[in-house]
Amino acid sequence: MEPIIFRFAGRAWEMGARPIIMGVLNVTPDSFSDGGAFPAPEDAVAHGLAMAAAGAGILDVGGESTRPGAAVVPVAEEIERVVPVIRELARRGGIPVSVDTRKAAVAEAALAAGATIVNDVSGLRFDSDMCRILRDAGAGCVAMHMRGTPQTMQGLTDYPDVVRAVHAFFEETLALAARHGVPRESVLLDPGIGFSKTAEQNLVLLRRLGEFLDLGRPLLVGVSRKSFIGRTLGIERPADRQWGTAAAVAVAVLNGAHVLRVHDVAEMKQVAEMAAALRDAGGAAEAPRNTGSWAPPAHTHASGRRPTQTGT
Ligand code: HH2
Repeated sequence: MEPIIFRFAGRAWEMGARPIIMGVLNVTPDSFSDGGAFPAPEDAVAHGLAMAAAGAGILDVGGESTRPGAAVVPVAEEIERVVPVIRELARRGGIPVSVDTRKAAVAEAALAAGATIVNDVSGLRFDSDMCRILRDAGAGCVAMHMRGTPQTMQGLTDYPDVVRAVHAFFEETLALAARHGVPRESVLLDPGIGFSKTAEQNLVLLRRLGEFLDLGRPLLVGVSRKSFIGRTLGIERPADRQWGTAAAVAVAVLNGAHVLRVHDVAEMKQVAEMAAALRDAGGAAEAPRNTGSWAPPAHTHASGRRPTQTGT
């Protein structure tokens, strides 16, 4: 199969054979798993650097929790939370930094501080200025599926077929981006595990993830420690959901995920790379259609080899 290119900030990554790990870094008091874990910017930076050293390919910095019912954070406060951390990680981390925000003003400040990717859980729909900011900066983006807002989403789970609904949303997202001059090649798509979905719908999305590959865009999946795992296994504490996370990461990779957004970088990197090796065993003739030749991003992966980057 053709390799899929992800273009952002003058880079071109060929996505395919080797999964990329996006490390989660929430500088919030109330995130469902790591809320309040990094009270000072230095603590957050140290954790980001540790995730980079553990093999993350992208660091995702968020200043507003998106868990169900989370409080809305004013723009100025969100900027104050994320910018100092992003500035340091962009300077010292050696890997791209993304900002997890729905707000164009926060995205703009984060991009000015050195972020090169915007992770928008609203699929570019919450803020009508978002596409312009992305286009003007030449940034990459993650466009995630959800319905409503974190405050309303859990009541919006009525789908005739959740996979077809998310597929249609992705098509609309790519059209919206194109209308605003954001290149298709700069968009990663994410089905939004845990956002306006029941536990069962999350399982279905992971099992049928391959149905999104016809869109020709890399898929990002965020399952880490989420409540559908807790519900399936009967585990209350997010930090105790690592094994369930590992199973979900493995299935996501087998079914075509290119980027895995996780809290436990070193562990899930092993899981993802093993799943990719199992997926691709036997060569191209037997591999599913998402496996193309791949030149990894500029970070060291589990083998210790420092890969070269392609493109400009
Ligand atoms: N999940 C969360 C936040 N941002 N972004 C993308 N693209 N995909 C996801 O699945 C996703 C996301 C929720 O997880 P977390 O950041 O750990 O918690 P919180 O939103 O409470 O800060």
